[in-house]
Amino acid sequence: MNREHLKDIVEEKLAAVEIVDIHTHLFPASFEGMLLWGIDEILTYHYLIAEYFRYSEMEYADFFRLPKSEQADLVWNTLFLERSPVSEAQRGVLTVLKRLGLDVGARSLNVYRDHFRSLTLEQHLDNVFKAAGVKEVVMTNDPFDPQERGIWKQGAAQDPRFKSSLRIDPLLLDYPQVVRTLQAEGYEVDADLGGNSAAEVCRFLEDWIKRIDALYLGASLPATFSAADASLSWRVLKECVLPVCREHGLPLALMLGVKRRVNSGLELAGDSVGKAEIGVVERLCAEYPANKFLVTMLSRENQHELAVTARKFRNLMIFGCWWFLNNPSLIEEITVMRLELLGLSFLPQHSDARVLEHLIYKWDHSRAVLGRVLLEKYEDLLTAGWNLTEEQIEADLGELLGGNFYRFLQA
Ligand code: FIX
Ligand code: ZN
Repeated sequence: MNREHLKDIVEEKLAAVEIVDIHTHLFPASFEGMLLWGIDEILTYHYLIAEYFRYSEMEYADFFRLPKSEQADLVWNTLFLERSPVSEAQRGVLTVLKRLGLDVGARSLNVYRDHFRSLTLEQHLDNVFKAAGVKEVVMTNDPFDPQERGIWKQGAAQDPRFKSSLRIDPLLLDYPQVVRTLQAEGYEVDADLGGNSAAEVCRFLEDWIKRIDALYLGASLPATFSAADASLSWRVLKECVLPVCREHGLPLALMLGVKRRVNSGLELAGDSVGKAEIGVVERLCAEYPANKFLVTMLSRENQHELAVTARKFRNLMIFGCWWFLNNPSLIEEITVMRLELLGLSFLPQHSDARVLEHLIYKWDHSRAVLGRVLLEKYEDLLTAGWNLTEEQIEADLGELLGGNFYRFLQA
């Protein structure tokens, strides 16, 4: 295969690969009111709200009191009409509009609104999955959210494209608070994790794993999350979460390095980043070799040590360029480094889509970076005299964008 041909093949295979998106905040249409979609949701994504307040003097609370369409008007005027939309989140809106066949040059929010109003959700879902090249997404399913609990208990219709993951942040971060919810659901737990509590927490987790058919358990944890033995968080982890994961062969996904609400007035847009402690990951992987860990870290400063740690532990699968790292320059830097340290044994990206149409821009932009980076690596192989085949390139991409995930689940 020559260099010209190689470029075409990488592009062709990347366009054709069907992606498994291992972390999103999306839901099927049957989850009444939980799936966000449409132009007003796209414009009020918390990434864009943070950017809106770079330019606006408005009181945060006044903004959040407005109906969503008025919030969207403000974001649109400020971030798209009054200046050029060069940030990654701004560019994402343009990619979505363009890929949905709308006239980006028209700059008419009302035309875009009319378009979304004319769609049926079911048809639109099919179109978005197709445009994004996504086969399956993993949801973030929160058993502590009353709305979601109700939906699962009623038994909403399933959509095979939507897989489940059990999100357990409050259990690890605020156990005394969740005790009341657990008690109200019939689990005999006390606030100190005494008596039969650990067994009851395990029962709670197992009931939910079964109810939602979870592919993994997950939590996003603060930069300060430490392995201090005596803490209640660590006890819940050791006595409940890890044994249940082990028992069911499920990975625990740890998303490390968030600083929640550094500016609480901004609500979801007020979360930030801190460098986390890689020692927590090393210790978990070393002390619990029969457990599997899917790990992503939010801080750029953690990326090198995280990739090195994955070289040391086969029960560690690193994934994604999360949130503030989901920018082309950083995805490129991180993906090159991971390829050089780990070969193809990682999951380069997840979308973290909160709004359905995010699937389109997040994957379009990441796919382009991945293509550039891989092409360079394949060119190096040609230079070294290695023979590349179309089949092998297709297989490599399949591993990176889905195969590695399922292989890790089965390991
Ligand atoms: O904790 C998480 O799953 C984060 O991804 C979100 O909470 C965050 O708000 C987000 O949307 C990042 O992309
Ligand atoms: Zn997320």
